[in-house]
Amino acid sequence: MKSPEVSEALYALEAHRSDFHDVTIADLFARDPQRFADFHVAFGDLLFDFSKQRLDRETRKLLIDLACAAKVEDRRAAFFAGEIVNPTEGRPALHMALRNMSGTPMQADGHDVMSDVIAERQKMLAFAEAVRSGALKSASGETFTHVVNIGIGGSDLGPAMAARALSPYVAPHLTLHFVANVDGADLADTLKRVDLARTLFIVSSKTFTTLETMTNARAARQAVIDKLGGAAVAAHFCAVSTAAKEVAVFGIGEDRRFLFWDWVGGRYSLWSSIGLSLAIGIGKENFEDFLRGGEDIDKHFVEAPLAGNIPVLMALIEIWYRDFWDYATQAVIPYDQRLARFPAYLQQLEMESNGKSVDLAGEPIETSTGAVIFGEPGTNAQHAFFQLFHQGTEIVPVDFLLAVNPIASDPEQHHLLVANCLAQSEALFRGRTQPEVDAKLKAQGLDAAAIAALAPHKVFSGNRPSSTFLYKSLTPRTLGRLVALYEHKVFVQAIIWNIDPFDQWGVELGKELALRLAPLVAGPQAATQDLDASTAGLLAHLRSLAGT
Ligand code: G6Q
Repeated sequence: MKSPEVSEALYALEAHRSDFHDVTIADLFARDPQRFADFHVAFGDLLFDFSKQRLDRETRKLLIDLACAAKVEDRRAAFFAGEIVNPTEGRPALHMALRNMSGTPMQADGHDVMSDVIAERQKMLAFAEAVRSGALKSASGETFTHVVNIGIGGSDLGPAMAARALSPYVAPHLTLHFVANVDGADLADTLKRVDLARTLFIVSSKTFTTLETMTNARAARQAVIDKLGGAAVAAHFCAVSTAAKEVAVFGIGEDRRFLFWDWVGGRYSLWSSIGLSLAIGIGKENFEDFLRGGEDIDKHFVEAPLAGNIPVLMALIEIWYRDFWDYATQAVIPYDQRLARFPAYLQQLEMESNGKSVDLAGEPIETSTGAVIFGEPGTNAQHAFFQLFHQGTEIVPVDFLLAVNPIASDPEQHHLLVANCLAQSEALFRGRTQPEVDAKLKAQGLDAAAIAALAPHKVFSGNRPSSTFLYKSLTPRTLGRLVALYEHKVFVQAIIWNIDPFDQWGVELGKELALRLAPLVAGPQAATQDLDASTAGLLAHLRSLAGT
């Protein structure tokens, strides 16, 4: 149920939308020379430009009114105070404590968590440094050269994304690998690339019960036993979890067990010991810098006025499109090859958090909620799906991400990357009009009939919105800032939609169903009469083809 204040703010926005019938983003720029100055926020060396969005000052005001009506500031205060913001699981969500570098008290449900957080972080970072420096040896007394994180979802996407993003910071003698899929090919292909005698496995699982992770962990353990003997397991395994007992049962000693807490959601856990593989790769100081980046944004989110608050603006812009323009998707296009996994990371963050259709009271939501998030690095994406962005019937708002200075890559090539990124956001809003196309074709010597036939295909309607995030370079601190910006964006959207962004019952359903079907797939005689006709038919066909 929406409050009367929220309903009123939504009505005001609905009425305002009609102001845009005949106004394009290009018109907004033409009318207002101050538009860039007024529609960007600078935060340190990071700039958020939203001047190419389809909105004006009145839109911004009405969207901020909506945020106020939804009590974003009160809900944000409750979130940072460790109140239960995840009611369906009865938990706070306090990942900000993991990057609270000052150590000032933070309460989870009335209890200060900081001494536990700092102690566990120190234990994890000391272990990471020992692996990285070579002080910690393998069973045969050699240094580790390969680290394999075994985990899925929130226990995989964060460290995998960040390890790729920060690869220039990864010690050259170390290679980080990530195994997630229960498809045995994932582990098998990884095992081919490592030297088992010099490989450390990290079993990362909040619950330590997830089918995929436990299956891969057992298979990896067996591979170590087969090659190096049972006695080698202790030296080659460590674990990250909230489930200390289950880790012990797996056979991992206390000194190699790194814990976190149920108030850390899986998709928010990169800041915890789940970042162990990353910390081994980039080292303690860089990992702490990554945490500082998150902390920077926590402060900004708490302190900046709503109209200059980057995550709040990000959230409101997406709500504007989602609920008033019916744009169902949001693309994230990093012009930064090392952010190749960032869109996948955000897919989980946003779609798992805000892919909900009932509100906190369990009532159906009357507006649309989470958008479909997707993306690939530019310029590759330009040569793939950008055609639809420019001329398709679906309008896809885009977030562009771009570094000013490249790290460990050719500066001349970087100019080309920058030019492409800026050209795309310009082309998307500006488009190309019929007279412009006619003139171009005429200059190429085409006659009137040929121009008439070809021109419609070469016209670009433009008016397609985007934001650009510009940052100095992709350092650990910058990455921390980017991740935390999107986290808080998702939280603000959830407040306005009045949903629980910290649960994931859809994921739990998948886990449950797979467990039910697994014995039916494995056992040829298992009864299938309780299944729907399609699933039973597929199983029968699988069985008949299994031997062929
Ligand atoms: C994340 C989700 C989900 C979870 C995985 C792995 O927020 O809860 O993606 O991270 O299902 O769960 P475990 O870490 O418990 O293995």
